[in-house]
Amino acid sequence: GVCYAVMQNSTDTAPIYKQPFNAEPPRSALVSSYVTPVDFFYKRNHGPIPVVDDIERYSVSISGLIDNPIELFMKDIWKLPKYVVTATLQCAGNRRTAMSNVKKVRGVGWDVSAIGNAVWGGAKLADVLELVGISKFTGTTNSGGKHVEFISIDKCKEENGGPYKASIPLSQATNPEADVLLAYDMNGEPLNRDHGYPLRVVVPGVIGARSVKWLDSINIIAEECQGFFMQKDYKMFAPSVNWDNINWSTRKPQMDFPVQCAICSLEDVAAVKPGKVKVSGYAASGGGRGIERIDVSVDGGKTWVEAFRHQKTGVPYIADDMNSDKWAWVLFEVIVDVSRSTEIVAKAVDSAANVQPENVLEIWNLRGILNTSWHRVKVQVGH
Ligand code: MTE
Ligand code: MO
Repeated sequence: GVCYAVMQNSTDTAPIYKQPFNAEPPRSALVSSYVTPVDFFYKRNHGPIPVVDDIERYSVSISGLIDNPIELFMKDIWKLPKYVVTATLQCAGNRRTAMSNVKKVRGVGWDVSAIGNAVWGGAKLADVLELVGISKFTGTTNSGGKHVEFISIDKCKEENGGPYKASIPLSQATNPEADVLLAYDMNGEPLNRDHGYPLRVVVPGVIGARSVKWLDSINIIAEECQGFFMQKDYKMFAPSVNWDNINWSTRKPQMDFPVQCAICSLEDVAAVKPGKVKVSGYAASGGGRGIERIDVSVDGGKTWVEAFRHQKTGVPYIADDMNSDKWAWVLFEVIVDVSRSTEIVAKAVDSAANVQPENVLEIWNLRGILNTSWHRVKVQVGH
């Protein structure tokens, strides 16, 4: 696929593994369609991308704190009812570069495009778990299982050569309304290798790190997954925590992502003519919360105008409406008047009235995650 702005992890000094493949599209590509084409969907990997070439022999085992472990082949998964869920996947590190510019952080540098919206097709995890005797809406199995761990095929240096893994609570996994999928389709086509062929987890409304690609096994466990990416990464710390005083166990693994938005029609520093300027971008919130409002300012945040929101073209978006895609982003646009060089700012409000912080410093954290500060783009007005 076509991918632009390939970048690498600057702190990655692994002697054994080559640098993993990470890429994001130019921001302008994101707002050209509601459903992000696979070629323009960001790619985040922690190890070499595995090749599964024998689809007949590929299987996922389900074991752990259950009575009857099983081995599922693709034909078993294809037999289950197929659900199609439009869901936005966002890396917790989206907009990290802007956080690092204020004060250095560790991690892959991302602009605003480590996010994408896809139509995922697959089996519901809640249906899959019924195959091992776990009913819908179960919080604990008879043998004390409370979490569902996803273990992948790919190996990464952070796990000392072990597989990438993550977990979600059993209550979420067995809740059909949470729409957690074992997905084999992306935008109506079989998943490609970069995105997890032949089978990946999609956990809607949750940071991308929990949507494990190239699924190898599912483990029902009592405590949340003890893997690196759950326990030693992707946690939100206070600005005062640094690499010398960090105590990882004091914080929970990040799950839902907070309300976010970004302007995609303009880059820093955009040269514009005085007059009408179109400002468009995306907004998304985690946990299935809708986007209630998007405010845009052309005077650095003193005055605001509300942007028009949409998902499907021609259909006005209504937050938390039956006809809106609850796990998906909302695109916005507004025409503003710009007469002098300024900063154009956007901020979103979700359906729980959560707002984005004005500045990045108060949410700065050493891993550079969840930069949801007001998105600002400088424009230079030329005559
Ligand atoms: N799954 C595996 N097996 N290995 C990975 O490195 N990266 C995670 C997640 N699932 C990862 C993974 C992270 S951090 C993100 S943001 C998403 O996959 C990215 O998914 P994408 O590459 O399909 O966009
Ligand atoms: Mo990520």
